[in-house]
Order: sequence, then structure tokens, then C-alpha cells
Amino acid sequence: MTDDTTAAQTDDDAESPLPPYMTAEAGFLGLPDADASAPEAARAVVVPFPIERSVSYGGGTARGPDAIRLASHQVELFDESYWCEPVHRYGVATVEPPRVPGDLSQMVDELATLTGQILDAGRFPLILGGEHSLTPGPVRAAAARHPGLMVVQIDAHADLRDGYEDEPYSHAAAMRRCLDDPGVSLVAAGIRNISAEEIPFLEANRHRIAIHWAKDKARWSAADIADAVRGKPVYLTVDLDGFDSSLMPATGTPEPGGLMWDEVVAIVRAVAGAGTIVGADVVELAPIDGLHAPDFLAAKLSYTILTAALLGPPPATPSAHEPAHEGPAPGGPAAATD
Ligand SMILES: [Mn+2]
Repeated sequence: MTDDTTAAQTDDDAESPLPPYMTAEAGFLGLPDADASAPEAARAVVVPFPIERSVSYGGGTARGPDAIRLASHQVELFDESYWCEPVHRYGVATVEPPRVPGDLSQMVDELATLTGQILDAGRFPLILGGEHSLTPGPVRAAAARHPGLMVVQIDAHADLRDGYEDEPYSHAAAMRRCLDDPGVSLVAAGIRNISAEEIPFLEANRHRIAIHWAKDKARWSAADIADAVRGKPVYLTVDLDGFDSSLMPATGTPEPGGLMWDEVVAIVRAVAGAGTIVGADVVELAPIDGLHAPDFLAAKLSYTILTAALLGPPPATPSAHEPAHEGPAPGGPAAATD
């Protein structure tokens, strides 16, 4: 296919339908069909996107989306932080994996078009990777519709290289490609790998790049990230290697010294409370046969992201439906135990 042909088809892309929906039972969270809303009515649209082209160490991310989807069938729908089954308040539909072009630049273009269709329908796109090279696509679509877009990145790696191994759209350049749009800003957390070649770009773009280093995590919190995005539209990208490698060995470049589960959930919810999350991705799961905990983590995180983005953070105080603490109420007849 020539470039001219590609350009000529672009006009038609806005009219092209989404890929067909999976059944609710097969899709994300595996809802019994009787319990699910019609897929067209669901506010959340999950897009499995098994891109694997530029992996630099361990492979296997092409199997990531399916592993997350299948693990999601084991995720409990009830969320004790919200005291309900949040998915029934917004609805989720899952499309079949779209065609993944071999050329990474074209891949990004096509995913931008697809994500734009979801956004234009007033719905929330969640992309399941696949490698991190996909992220510039949905970010481009979101930035075109939400001026002043903030990208919140959970990652072990800064991903600020201007290409890697002659590939400008490499996963190692994912955030750099997002920042090609001068209107996009970046807040990163969990970073513990940056190369010397990335430093000049970082230093020249301090006004729109804030990095919360993993090494300093005792000195920053989710609230700092929330402050940076307050009142702004946010695209959330979670490279699963941002988690500590003890929790997330199933990724191409597992790294010690990373973020823990509660820390990432706190960031997601704080960002949802301060800004408006308009789209998200969860990328770089490379499943390990026989080790299902990482797949489940990715699935539960994906549900946590959808719920926070579509319902906001949970109530700050514990649910009124349950006692705040075990044991006797203060001042109650059994309060004096001495
Ligand atoms: Mn990354």
C-alpha cells in the first residue's frame, strides 16, 4: 500500500465502524449477558490491542490483552470501596482486537482514529496492550479533543528517547512521541530508568515534564500528582513495569524498586478526583505460563481505572453501609475495657 492510498483512506476512517463487539460473557469482566447493558449503551469501551514489534528484552506482549481479558473474568465485580458493583453504573463493552498494522507509524495512526471514534461518541476508551508503542495513538486522539491534555504515566522507564534502534515509534520512545504535540504535558511516576540521551530533552522541557522518581517515593504522594492535574483532562497510561518486579514479573523488563499496588491505586483515584480522565491504557503485560497473579493484577487494575474514571474516586469516608471498625462503638456499653 502506498502512502497516497493510506491518505485517501483516512477520510473514510471517521465513518468506519468500530470492530465488532464480543459477547458480554467473553469480554472484559465476563458479565453474564443477562446482567450486561447493550454494548452500544456501555460508557466504557475496552480495546484489546496485541501490538508487539519493538520489544527490547523479553517478548510476549502480543498475548497480553487476551490474558488480561481472561483474568478479568475472575475479578470480583463488587468493590468494597464503592459498596456496589460499579460496572453496572457505567457499563462496559469489549471490541474484537482490531487489525494491527506492521508499520508502527501506521499502527499509531489507526489506533488514533479508532480511539477518536470512541471519544466522539462520548465514551471512555481503555486500550489493553500490547507494548507501550501504542500510547501515542490514543494520546493524539485525546489531545485533539481536549486542549491542555496531561498524560499521567506509571512506568519504570522514562520512554523519552527520540526513537530506539532506528524506530521512532519504539516503545522506548512512547512518551517522546506523545510530547511531539507541544500542547501535551507529562506527569510520570515510578521512573527508575532513564538514559543519558534522554536528559537534554527532559531538561529542555521541564515546564511540561514532571517526574516522580521511584527512588524518592517516600517523599512524594498521590496528592502531588493530583495537584499537577487539577481541573485538567488526563490520559492515563500504565506500563505495568512501573510496578515493583515482585508484583509484576510478567513484563519485558521487570525492575525492582517499583511501585506497590496500593500506591498505584491511590494515584489512579487521586488523579480521577482532581482531573478528568478521558482515556487510558494498560500495557506491556507479557504473560508467564502458569503464573496468573500478574494477569489478575492487570485485570483488577483495569477495572479500578474504569471505575475511578467513570464514577470518580470512592467516598473519602468508609461506607456508611458498614461499621467503620470491628469491635464496640466508642462510648458504647463495652467501650471501657480496662
Ligand atoms: Mn514504558
